[in-house]
Amino acid sequence: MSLDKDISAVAGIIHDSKKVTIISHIDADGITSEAIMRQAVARAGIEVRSVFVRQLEPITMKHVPDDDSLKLFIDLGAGQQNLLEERGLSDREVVIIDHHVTQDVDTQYIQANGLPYGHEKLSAAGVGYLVAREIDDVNIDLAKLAVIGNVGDMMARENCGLIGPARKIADDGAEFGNVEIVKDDLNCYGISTRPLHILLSFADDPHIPGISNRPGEAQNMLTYEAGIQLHKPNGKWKVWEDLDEDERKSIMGRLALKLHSAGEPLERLRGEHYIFPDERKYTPLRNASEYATMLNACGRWVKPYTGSAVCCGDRGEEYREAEHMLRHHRKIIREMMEYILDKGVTEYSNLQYIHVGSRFPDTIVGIGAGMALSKLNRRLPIMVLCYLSDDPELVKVSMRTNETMVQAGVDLQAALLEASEKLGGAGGGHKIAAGAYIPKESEEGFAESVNRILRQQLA
Ligand SMILES: [Mn+2]
Repeated sequence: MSLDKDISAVAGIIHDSKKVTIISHIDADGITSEAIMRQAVARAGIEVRSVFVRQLEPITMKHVPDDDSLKLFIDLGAGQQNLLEERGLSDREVVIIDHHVTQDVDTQYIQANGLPYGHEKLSAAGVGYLVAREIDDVNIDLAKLAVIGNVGDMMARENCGLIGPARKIADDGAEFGNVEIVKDDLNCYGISTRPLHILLSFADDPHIPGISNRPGEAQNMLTYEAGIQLHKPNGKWKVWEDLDEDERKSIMGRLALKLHSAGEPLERLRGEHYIFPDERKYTPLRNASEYATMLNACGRWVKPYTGSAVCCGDRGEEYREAEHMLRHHRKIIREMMEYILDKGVTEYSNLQYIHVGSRFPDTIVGIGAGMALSKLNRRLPIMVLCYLSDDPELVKVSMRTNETMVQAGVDLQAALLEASEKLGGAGGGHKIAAGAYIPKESEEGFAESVNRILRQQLA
């Protein structure tokens, strides 16, 4: 078998069905996945409806309708095929499009997934787009959504840009004309909306000595050293996208010098951006990573359908709602970050941790942890524990670190998996960001046990 064959098998089944139910996940990858598939299926003249779930687990299986539609699981399903089996779904009623580790079950569900073929940097939206393109070439316009899904699922992070099939999808978008690939640009977040000094002060991959977390210093460097005018003639702040090639080079050269003098590596300074020329300038829709944040905000605050409507072109009421979600999301994350910084973390030899109790919704704790880490000791991965509003027996654990520590040997997924498994909990994620659920009675001592594992990783 090959990924191409799996993709055409899935596309064939969808094409031959009369009715499709899409079951997808509520993050940026899940929302773009759903928007890609819903449009592709509808364009093929097939009746379609969608369901979003936070996770596919026994309790959320009730949202999967008991009818004669084809169940299209996307961005989930591969690792939960036992639930589909338990539900009595046959291999003719199901297709799976995913990028998570697949589970071995008796029923041979048809699946398209890049992972078994070694494509680790291809998210569900990416595979979904390939299926959509196989259904009909007109779906090439949906490559843009796949780029957002891939970027939203951190597929561009490690290599400072998309690679392999995911990069080819970006090329499709460029060919169609709604994606512009900007190579060798500054690897940073917020190129379409953040004032320049704020953009630079938020830089944390790489962390730039003297500039990161120092908006005042960043402003001085831009104005007095690089000679950049920070405002536009209309008085508004310029953003990175407003700068011409020479201005960008001048700033990046100065940042490279700061890294170099501090003995830091330069390779993560440059990265690739994916801009959407069909979207309005100065909005979060203008580039892949900011667009993904907006969708994540919708998902985390339980408005995945709003995010999906935006993906399908709504720029009216749903878009205003999405903007509201994004503002709210940022505000709560900022509050959480301030709480962590005010309260202070407990430092161990190989991690720092804090318990935030029930103060913040568990859906944003991981993001808040990542933001706080950029202002704390960057050599110690951060762990945040919190309680769940819907399950008093469990504690959610979120961990974040940075690329430097991953290169030094830190693997948060492995650490959390090992530490939570022996407690009967469950953990997963990536080297750089991972989460786990553990029983409440085991929360004491958990940070110490993860600390020991991290120490071994670095030994
Ligand atoms: Mn995904």
